[in-house]
Amino acid sequence: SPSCGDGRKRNVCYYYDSGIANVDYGAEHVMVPRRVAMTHALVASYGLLPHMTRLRTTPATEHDLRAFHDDGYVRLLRDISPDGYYRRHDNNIRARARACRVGVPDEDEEADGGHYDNPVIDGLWDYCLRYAGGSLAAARALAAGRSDIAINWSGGMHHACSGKASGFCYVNDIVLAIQHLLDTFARVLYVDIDVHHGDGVEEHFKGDERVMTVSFHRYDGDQYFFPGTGKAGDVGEGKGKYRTLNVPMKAGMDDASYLHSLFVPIMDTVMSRFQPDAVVLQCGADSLYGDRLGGFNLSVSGHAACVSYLRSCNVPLLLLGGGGYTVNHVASCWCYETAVAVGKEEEIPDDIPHHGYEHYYRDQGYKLHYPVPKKSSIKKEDIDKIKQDALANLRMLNE
Ligand code: VJV
Ligand code: CA
Ligand code: ZN
Repeated sequence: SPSCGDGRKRNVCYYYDSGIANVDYGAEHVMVPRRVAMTHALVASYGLLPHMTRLRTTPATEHDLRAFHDDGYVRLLRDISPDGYYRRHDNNIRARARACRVGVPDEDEEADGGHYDNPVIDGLWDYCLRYAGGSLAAARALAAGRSDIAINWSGGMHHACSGKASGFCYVNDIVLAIQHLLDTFARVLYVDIDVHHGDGVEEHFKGDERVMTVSFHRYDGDQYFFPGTGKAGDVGEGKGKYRTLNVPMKAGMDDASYLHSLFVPIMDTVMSRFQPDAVVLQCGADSLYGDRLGGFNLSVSGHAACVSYLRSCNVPLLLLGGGGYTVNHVASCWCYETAVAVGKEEEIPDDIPHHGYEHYYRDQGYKLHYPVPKKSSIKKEDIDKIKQDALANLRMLNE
């Protein structure tokens, strides 16, 4: 198994676009893009920026998005605005938006307290171009060999489909980045530790032998947890059969069960059987303890151990954000993971420095590593069953 904390330096590239910080999904919406600005402020105040190359801010182009997304959907994202949609009641754009699940999709959701997963927000088009541009710039740095690890915390929007928005995601920057990596790297591994299933990425690559997708997520069976897909039996199809791996888990997963019983043994097998030339890790921080939506019990160091593990594999690594709805936890986690990327995790103090956002960290005692409950309620037999299912699927790979 690859050794962690090997002391070897990595060339780390980092993308941050301050134009994303003020994007607003709506007053009470759970998705808060400011968490990326908070992460950046923490990264800066811990003195991590001089250890990385800052990538030039380059929004994606309409042409870039068309590599995955349908023309009609791209045009909708470009043309829609709250002004036309909400205030001028443009019926044509409302019909197009409904078809693409942007804004008010149907009466069911009108009834859902008037809350929409994918609202028509101010600056929507600009926001999509900026976060997708970050993931593309990061992919370019890896493909050109300018970087060993490239980071875009504003990316990782794994639910977006070719023709529709889903689960707070409008453009699928992950699919775009993987497509770009495939021009240079023969085999790309996608790993998704967001608490939700990485459905949009899986769907696009499920028949593609060059890309293996692995998602760890909460799955409640007949009880619904978004997006409701990702059972162990979904293994891909055609030439991509067994190159889709799903690891469905119940709420309450802790570090020991997640990491030592599942993530490490499963990823050891994936790495030796698939032998990727590049790895993309979606680091959704909604799998942390205390997340507003997630229900898992991972600590910051447990979550970051997944980053540390993949770093130690010494394969070009793209780190992306994703979910994460308790913003102070998210920023603590992604800052610590930035430190892991540059190999400074043992040097940064636990006390949050004064940096302008420190008041957000009061609930966690102004410490980067906040406490989590010791033991999970999940039975050992249940964990073993999940592991055996995953390993059985992996035995079929390359058979
Ligand atoms: O469960 C759902 C879909 C509904 C319909 C829409 N209403 C708002 C919620 C129920 C069936 N959607 C999930 C989407 C989760 C997306 C996760 C994204 C990621 O982390 O994987 C990657 C970035 C869901 N769960 C919770 C909410 N939506 C939610 C949305 C809100 C909200 C509270 C909860 C939207 C607006 C407001 N509050 C004001
Ligand atoms: Ca996941
Ligand atoms: Zn999520």
